[in-house]
Amino acid sequence: MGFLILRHGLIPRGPSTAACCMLGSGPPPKATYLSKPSLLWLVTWMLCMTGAACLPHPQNLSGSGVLWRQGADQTESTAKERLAALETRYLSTVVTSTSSASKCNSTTLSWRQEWTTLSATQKRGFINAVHCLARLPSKTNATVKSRARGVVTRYDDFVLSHIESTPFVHTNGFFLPFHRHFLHMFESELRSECRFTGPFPYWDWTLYWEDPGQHPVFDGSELSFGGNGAKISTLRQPTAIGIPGNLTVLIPPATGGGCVETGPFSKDQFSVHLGPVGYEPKGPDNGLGYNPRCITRDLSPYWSRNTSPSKVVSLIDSCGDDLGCVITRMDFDENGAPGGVHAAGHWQIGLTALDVYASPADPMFWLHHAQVDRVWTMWQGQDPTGERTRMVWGTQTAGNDPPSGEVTLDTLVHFPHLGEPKTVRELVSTVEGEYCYAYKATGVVER
Ligand SMILES: [Cu+2]
Repeated sequence: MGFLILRHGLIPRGPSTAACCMLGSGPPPKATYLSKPSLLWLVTWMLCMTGAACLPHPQNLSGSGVLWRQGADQTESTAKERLAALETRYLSTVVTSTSSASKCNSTTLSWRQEWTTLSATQKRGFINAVHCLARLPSKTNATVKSRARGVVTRYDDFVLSHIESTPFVHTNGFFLPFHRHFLHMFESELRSECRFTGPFPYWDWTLYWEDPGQHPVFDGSELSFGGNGAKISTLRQPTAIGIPGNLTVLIPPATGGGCVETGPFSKDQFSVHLGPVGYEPKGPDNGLGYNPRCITRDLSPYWSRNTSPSKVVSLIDSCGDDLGCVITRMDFDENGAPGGVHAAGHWQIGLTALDVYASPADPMFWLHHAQVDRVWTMWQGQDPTGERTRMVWGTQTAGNDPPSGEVTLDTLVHFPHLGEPKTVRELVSTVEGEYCYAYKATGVVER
């Protein structure tokens, strides 16, 4: 197995990696190896054998690394073509569905765009608006704040809402609609309180699936979301994160590990107040206390492999009309192991973003979840009849633990401290009701 899973606190499964990785990892592999997974795994395997360093072994690396590499290249370039076709079909469905007499039509539709296609002014506008929200005072009421003293700013209100919602909105029937509206509320706040006027950005993880650090959103410039965390060279333990379904996944150390030190969200410019909640050591008051600190990141070319073009194509194509499959594949790979595209998006950013509860504390959360929403929308858009848009699946607790009722179109979704509950029906289409947006294709550059 490529990673370690503890179920209900039992012994990790997985043979040699278990013993090895539990000892901790040495310095992450040199960047020169990162775009060459076969070499990376060979080198880390050798280091692992000597006890110097260990990363999980890729599940599909067998026999010759070179052959695997060539096969992977071919698979991914074919998948990119298929992805483009899926995107085209989705866009034609959106255009058709908005050309009717509804208030959402081709002139009112707002387009969300991949980060790299934004102009410098648009990038600056979004970054400044996020900073603005992180300067505005919280609107959470005083009683709540007396038990959640980490809530100081308007930005923190969103982090708190996510923390309190987490047990009900992951790996279940609320996962996609909750996060769609959560982003919509965040976007609305940026526009109404912080004079944000540009397109809402998404981060297409498939673009740099071999090495997420190559994506310009992480280049550390003033027009990025900040760089990787500072490289920690001393031995580090894997981070044991709790995920829905009573599972613990050990996320091995990767290429950074320290504070974000470059760009607009560096330790001098942006501060996290709440958490950690989803891993140890928790922040004060179970992560609700005031715990000011930097954003930490640990970009991981291991997990980014799980967000390659072929993973997205496989999710959309192989799930067919099965929404349950789509939701499951968001968090579990094709073999049922933790690390679907949603999970792997968080895990390839690391460490602040690993916290299932408090992950919105890293502003990359918004760009990542816009891409998750985009994948859902693209899946919906493969069906011009609109039936996929009316589908619901799953129960009301994360991983159905504890067991709960089925979600229907009339079930209410709650957004603690942020706004009124909504029915699932109000949240399933991006071009109806409160919503009127679509995702512009990756690679369409705005001038
Ligand atoms: Cu979430």
